[in-house]
Amino acid sequence: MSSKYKIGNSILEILTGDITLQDTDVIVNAANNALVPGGGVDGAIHRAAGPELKDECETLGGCETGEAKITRGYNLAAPYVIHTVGPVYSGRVSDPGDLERSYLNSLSVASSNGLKSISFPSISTGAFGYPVKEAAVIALKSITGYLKNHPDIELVRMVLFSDRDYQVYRSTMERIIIT
Ligand code: AR6
Repeated sequence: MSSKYKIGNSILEILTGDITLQDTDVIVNAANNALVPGGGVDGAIHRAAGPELKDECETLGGCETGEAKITRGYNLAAPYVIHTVGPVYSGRVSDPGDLERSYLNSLSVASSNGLKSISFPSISTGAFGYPVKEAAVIALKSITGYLKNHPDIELVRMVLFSDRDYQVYRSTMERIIIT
């Protein structure tokens, strides 16, 4: 399943799929502060990229929540991986801002490396427990806001792992467009 939206001169695509198979210039990893391979999308990316990705991550000195760091993609179709750490959902007022910074800093790292297409997973909504409906609003508002001001990014793919998550993101996007 897939839906496409034009944001300024850029395309935002919402789809179901496996992020490790995406052929965008960069894919985003929902990582942990230590940048050591974990489960979920992080484990899948490390398995698909091969052991050199772990070796490069070890040189980065970890990553603060909301920050983003870039590595090569090794055996992935995507030549680069941006590792970001979303918030562990706590119900605190800081959660939405931390999640927004994960998206915006990832996009900013892509721009500063001259990358034009980027795939995101649904950051923080697995092991980190962020409710998908709330996270979808933050993800999509962050991405659309960024694209309006940064036409250098030509394509953003929001890659959802389940039909249910796809439906949440798609209906959230329809609401954002009309408001
Ligand atoms: N492609 C796209 N999405 C995926 C894939 C995939 N191959 N695999 C899982 N997802 P999570 P988080 C979805 O837990 O909540 C790790 O251990 C998944 O269904 O991967 O940010 C890290 O090391 C969910 O919708 O990330 C951290 O410790 C979404 O990706 C911690 O988990 C995010 O789920 C990060 O937790």
